[in-house]
Amino acid sequence: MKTFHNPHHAAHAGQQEMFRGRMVPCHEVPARLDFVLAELQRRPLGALQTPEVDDAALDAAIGRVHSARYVDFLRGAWAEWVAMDPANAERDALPSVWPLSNRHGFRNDVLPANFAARLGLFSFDSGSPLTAGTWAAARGGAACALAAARDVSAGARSAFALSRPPGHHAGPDFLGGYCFLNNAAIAAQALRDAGHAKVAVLDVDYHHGNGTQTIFYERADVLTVSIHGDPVTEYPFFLGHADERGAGAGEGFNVNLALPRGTGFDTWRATLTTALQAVQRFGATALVVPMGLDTFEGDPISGFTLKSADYFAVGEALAGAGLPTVFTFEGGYAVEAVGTNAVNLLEGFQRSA
Ligand code: OKP
Ligand code: ZN
Repeated sequence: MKTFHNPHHAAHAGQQEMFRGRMVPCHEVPARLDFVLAELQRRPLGALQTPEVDDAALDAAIGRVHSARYVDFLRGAWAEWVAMDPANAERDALPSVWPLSNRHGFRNDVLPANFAARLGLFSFDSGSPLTAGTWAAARGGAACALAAARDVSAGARSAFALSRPPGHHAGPDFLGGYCFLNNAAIAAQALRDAGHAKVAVLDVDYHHGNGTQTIFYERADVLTVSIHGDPVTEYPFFLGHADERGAGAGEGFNVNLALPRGTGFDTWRATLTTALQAVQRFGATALVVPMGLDTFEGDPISGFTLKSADYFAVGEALAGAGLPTVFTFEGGYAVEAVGTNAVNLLEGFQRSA
């Protein structure tokens, strides 16, 4: 399989995130992607290349899953942050005031002129620093997702969009969970637009893919399935429960498989079988796998106990679906192991595909 890697990823390098009342170093760091690239050089799976997509096509693909007002905000955010105070050039932008939802009586239909307020309007946590290079990096990641989807729709069995920041928490008009543009959703939509009638997204990151779920929640043409830590105890807390099954035309086309913190590979693998059965029943013609490696036993912010060797079996099981498959790179914060774990999964897939 080809890997499309994001040459702009390191432009996004947050300094700190808010954690339990203090600022701590970011978990989502540029070295994560460098470890995967290095491992792909040691154990090649196919061509390693940067994406070649023209600006207009990329903007269109992003606009298929994100709102215009959100994309406009993201594109201009850093300049506005610095315009608030020139000293901000040295600091990451983080929100500190949120409208919550209409349920609380707050409005989200009036765009505040104040940038700090607008940052809160478009964010759902204080752990996702926006930096000078965030837009360039996120856009470069979307280009990888689009290039991978095109490669697969042109007949490749699989392709890997190796990019950061990750994407699966980003929704139609919000950022959060280290995510800004939803690469997996962009790939899924691009596959639909290239003629795939039914696309399934099978999210194997430790955290529920709330952004992807929300983007496709009312649609019957994209099935979203996620295996993740139970949101009763795990981030993102406010979505990812089993009773969220889709709405309207999308009723029955969202599947959440939540597992308790501490779950090991036997149970996780059985749950993957359940997830793959849902993909099969749906009749998907293409698959997108938001690939988080934070299910690893050594992950510092997660709670499953998969071992490095288990990822070969995960890849093999995913190949068993027999579908053209796009992988996007999501979580995985045991930085030194993330390259091994990612390439184990992809090698397992490729070996049995
Ligand atoms: C992203 B992905 C908030 C910190 C909470 C966020 C975890 C995001 C995981 N201050 N941590 O799904 O791997
Ligand atoms: Zn995660």
